[in-house]
Order: sequence, then structure tokens, then C-alpha cells
Amino acid sequence: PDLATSFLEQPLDNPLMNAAGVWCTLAAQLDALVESSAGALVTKSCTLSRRDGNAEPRYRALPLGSINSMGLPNEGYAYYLDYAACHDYERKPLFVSVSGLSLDDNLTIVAALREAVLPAFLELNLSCPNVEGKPQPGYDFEAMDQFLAEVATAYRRPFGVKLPPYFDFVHFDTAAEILNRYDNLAFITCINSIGNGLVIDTDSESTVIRPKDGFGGLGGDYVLPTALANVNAFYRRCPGKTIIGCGGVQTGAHVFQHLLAGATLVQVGTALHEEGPSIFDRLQHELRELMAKKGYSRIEEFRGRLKTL
Ligand code: RRO
Repeated sequence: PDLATSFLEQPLDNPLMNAAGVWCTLAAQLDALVESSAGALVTKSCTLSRRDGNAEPRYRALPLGSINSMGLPNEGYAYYLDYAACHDYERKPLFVSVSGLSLDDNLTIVAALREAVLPAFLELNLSCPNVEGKPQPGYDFEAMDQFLAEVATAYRRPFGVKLPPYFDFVHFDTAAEILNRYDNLAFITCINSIGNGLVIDTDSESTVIRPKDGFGGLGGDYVLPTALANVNAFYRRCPGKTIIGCGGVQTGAHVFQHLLAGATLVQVGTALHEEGPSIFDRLQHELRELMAKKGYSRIEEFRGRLKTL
């Protein structure tokens, strides 16, 4: 089977990439993703200025996934724009994730990205759950609409958003209706971590990460069904837009499920953090084996073709 696909008219070897935040804060990590078999890569969500992020320990691997409260540690947007300026776009697409701490910060960063005139894709993060005092814009539909109105106008080029998970059909409907107002909002990445979970260690009777009294974003097995629901909900509601799946991908079968639900690209977070960039070889091998067993030779034969009962 052939895993080749395309994203907004750009050809890719395969639909896999990292989830923003994982293996992408420093140039050496990004270089490792370029060297890996990932079909594309995205940089760590950036802010106007460099940030150390929250106190450690701030990430914990768990039997069923992970919890994190990194707090947006990043080198500042100029660092990622420099990286994007040197990237070889013939080799694979590069996404730049932007998560300014205010609308004004986002507009400054987005203007700089536009003026750099690079073929990078902007993924606007509306869903960081871990900065105290900064609620997720994706959970405040009025704020989300205002962010999008201003960014869509300022950026002009096609861009995408990274959404938090939603859990009610009213929220799927309302969010989709807002996103559909913006023609140059070309892609939607579902989902960010499930925010503000609390993991407790029985032996020590304690939380397992330091920031925010132990509250943090969940990834991994905990989130796969929620991720698939959000991918499929937005795939159904936003027919003009491309969906990127993110959440709970650890095997080729999980990639296949995201594609069936309607994803065009599939991001890997927790499992990449645990296994490293060689995971992209394993996932492609497993996806190819599964497709061969099912008699599929290309992704387009089954993408979005989820059956219902
Ligand atoms: O840095 C983080 O704490 C973080 C971010 Br910006 C995000 O979007 N999602 C997440 O789980 N962690």
C-alpha cells in the first residue's frame, strides 16, 4: 500500500506528523523530525517572548497515557520563524504553531509570519490548558470568534486552528458554525489534550505533577475516543475544511481510525514523547500491514468512510 497523500495541495509521503509540543521545542529536535519518516512536522506553540514554562515535574507518563502542565515553554516566535526560514519545504511540509498570550500577541506573531512569506502552515493554538489566568479561547466562543475574525483578516493566507475537545453536540454545532464563517480557515486540528485532569498516586497520596496543584492536560489512551469524536464531528460539519487528527495514536490501527473518521493528517503526541521519532517507521509499517490485510492500496479509498450502525 501507498501512504502518500496531500494536504492543501502539498504532497506528503505519508499522513503522520508530531503533535505540537512534542519533540519540537529546539532546532535539534525539529531536525530529528525532519530526518525521521514523519510526513510533516510542527513547531512548539510559540509566544512573543521566550518562556521557561511551569515548574517541574510538569509531565508524567502513565500506564494509559500522560498528564502535562508544561506551561508553554518555548524559545519565542522569532526562533521558530528563523527555523521556518531555513526549512527545506521540498522535503516535507512544516507547520508553525502559534499560541500568543493575548489577541495582540497573536496578531504580532501572525503578521511576522505573513511578512516572512514562507510556505509554512500556521496552526493557531486556541486550546492551551496550562497557563494560569489564561483560559482556553476555544472554550469561550465569543473570544474564539473575535480571535478568528482578527487573525483571518490579518493573515489573509490559509491557516488552521488547534481546538480543545468538545463533549456536547451543542458545542460541536456552535464551534463549527463559527469556524465556517472564515474562508481562509483551511484546516482544523482536533484535539488538544483533555484539559485539567487530575492524576493521583495511591502510594504517596499525592498528585504527580507540580504546577496547578497537579491539574494538567491528558493525552494517550485516555483521549482516543474523544479525539475520534471531535475529528468526525468537525469532518461532518465543516465539509470545506481539512481535518487533522490528534489524540491517542499509538498504533497503525489508531492512525487508521483517525483517517476513517475523516482526518487527512494524523499527529502523534504522548506516544512520540515515549518512543521517539522512530515511532513514525513503526506506525507506517503497522498502517501498511492493516491496509494490505483489508485490501486497500491508498488512503483515499477509506478516508472519511466511517460506517455507522
Ligand atoms: O505547553 C503546554 O503546557 C501545553 C500546550 Br501550549 C498545549 O496546547 N497543550 C498542552 O497539553 N500543553
